[in-house]
Amino acid sequence: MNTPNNKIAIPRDLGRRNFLNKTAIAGLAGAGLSAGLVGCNKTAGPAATGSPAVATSEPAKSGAVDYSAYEVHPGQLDTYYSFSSGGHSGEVRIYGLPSGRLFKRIPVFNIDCLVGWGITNESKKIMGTNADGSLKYFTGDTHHVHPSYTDGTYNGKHLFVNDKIHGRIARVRLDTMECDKITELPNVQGFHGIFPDKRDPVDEKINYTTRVFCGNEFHIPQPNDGRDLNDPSKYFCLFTCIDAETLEPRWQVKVDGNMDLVATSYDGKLACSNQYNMENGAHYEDMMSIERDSCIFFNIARIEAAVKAGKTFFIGKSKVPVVDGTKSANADPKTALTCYVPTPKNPHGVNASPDGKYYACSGKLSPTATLIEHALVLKWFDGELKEPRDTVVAEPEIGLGPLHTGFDNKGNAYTTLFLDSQIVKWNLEAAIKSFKGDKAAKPVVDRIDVQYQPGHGFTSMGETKNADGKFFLSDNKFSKDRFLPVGPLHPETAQLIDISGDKMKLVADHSVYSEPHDSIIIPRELIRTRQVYDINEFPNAVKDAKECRVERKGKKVTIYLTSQAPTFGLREWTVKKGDEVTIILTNLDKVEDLTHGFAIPNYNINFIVNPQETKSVTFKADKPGVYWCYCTNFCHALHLEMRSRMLVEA
Ligand code: K7E
Ligand code: CUA
Ligand code: CA
Repeated sequence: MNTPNNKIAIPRDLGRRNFLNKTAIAGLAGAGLSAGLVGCNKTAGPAATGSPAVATSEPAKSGAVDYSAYEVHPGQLDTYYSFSSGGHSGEVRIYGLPSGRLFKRIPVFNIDCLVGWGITNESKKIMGTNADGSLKYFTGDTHHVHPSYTDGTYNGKHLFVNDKIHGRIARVRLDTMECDKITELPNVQGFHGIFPDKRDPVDEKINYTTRVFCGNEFHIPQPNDGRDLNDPSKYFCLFTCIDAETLEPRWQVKVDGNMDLVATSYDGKLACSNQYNMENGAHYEDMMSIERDSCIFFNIARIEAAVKAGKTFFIGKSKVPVVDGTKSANADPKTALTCYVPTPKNPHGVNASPDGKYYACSGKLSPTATLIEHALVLKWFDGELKEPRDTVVAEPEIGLGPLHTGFDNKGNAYTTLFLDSQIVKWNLEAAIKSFKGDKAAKPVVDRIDVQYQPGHGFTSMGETKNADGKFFLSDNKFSKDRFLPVGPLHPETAQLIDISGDKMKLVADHSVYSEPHDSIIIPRELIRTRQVYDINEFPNAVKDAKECRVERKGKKVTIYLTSQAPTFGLREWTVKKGDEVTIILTNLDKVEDLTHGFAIPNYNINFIVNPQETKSVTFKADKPGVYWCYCTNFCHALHLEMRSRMLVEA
């Protein structure tokens, strides 16, 4: 931190924060939040123009924080993994914490030419192809990553991630940290929130994740085939339940409003989602016209009973059963599938507390967080509460633009305040007392500025029953003057905050490539990875260098190939112009970290094979000539010599 260069402290430009606050209030009045954000760039302080000689706008607070206590020295390992969504890059990323080191980018919905994702036959099959074998989509927008659970904590098996653009869910294996399945949700546009269940609502023995719940943000005419194009009163959204093993949709619920984030209960009985468009508006001013939207709760056991009883309908060509979860169809609590708890205003984010007792739903356009008690929602479903609103046990004023909440292990919540550019720490019990009228109870216990405009914030293990109260990471939407300028697209900041004491301490700024939304922080002990594949997992493996050969069936040619440093199993092979060529490559090396690559010039092919892994590519040999197929991944002193010739006869 304290290099001679960045010791020059210039006065902090608070213009941006002040400006955002003013426009935010205007935004609440309908003048527009987005206009405020565009405008704020014009008010950027001198540091934003980026003279590297003036390295910081934050006065060095030496003495306040011992930053060295959070360093990970050369040769040392991080204590936590952080799995992070990659936003509109379509990928998932793995960081180490507290260092902020980027370990790996896992391609999911995007093409990655280093690993060959979207290029090999195997990855194309997972991503989904058109009839001609081309990729159906090569864009994605990942917002939320959540791992599978056993007994209320992470079991290290899977990670689930959404694609908001094309309504897809993907699964990443946590042993290989690669995507193994992708499913497109039927009749869903804007698949936003995602959360695995933590146990079965009925079967006590199933104390692990078997379902994944998916919120649906954009309401559309159903089916979306050209009917009712401009009649928003006919649009609706679907809440989808996915089988965690097969990743197939099990059922869907028709709802009022637009769902954002999803949370699940620790007892498996409920899932919930915040909804910001109970107005069902198609234009943005319509979506802000009422004071309260809602947090919708789903009674999982009742929904599954209704599906079993056939109280379902189907939409378009989809075979997934749909039940009616609209307000009007669920007026009687004792049979209701859903409960709409009124919450102010255009809420964003809902998070379950680690003790399983509460859900915190942020107000976004209201400066409040709404705390809903789990046991009271169950009571409402039993017909013992009059109004859904009676489930609300606190609604503290916490600041402007509250979005997402993380929890520690001491009964405190940490909520990101987008407009205030702060993290606010508030105490759940104090908030409940204050809501009951106790004037002495002060819910807000601490605030800290972040740089700037946080979206998600999350605590170490805070989405499990084992919240450890050590770290909070703030994934901010703007970094402006915090890093060396790199052109118009700035990196984002992920700021690490120590929450172990009474006062929050900002301990590190990490730069992140746009745009992480959500992440989770897991102790390294919970992750067990594999470094070498099992060759038998690949049905098409070429298990011995002696099996390398060329097989021709008409115009279809298959090249069976192995790699073993520093050679491929064939020095050359010959095909004819117009052949459909499939190359199957098995890496016979068993040594950890001995990955080979395979690229063919002018054929747009580039991928890697990890130790004992098999991958394949299929292409048309449409260009006669000599092509040196070479190893792209540095593997050996003779890595550069590791190449074979493909001869394409005219
Ligand atoms: Cu708030 Cu998509 Cu989680 Cu982004 S959503 S920040
Ligand atoms: Cu094999 Cu480089
Ligand atoms: Ca609204």
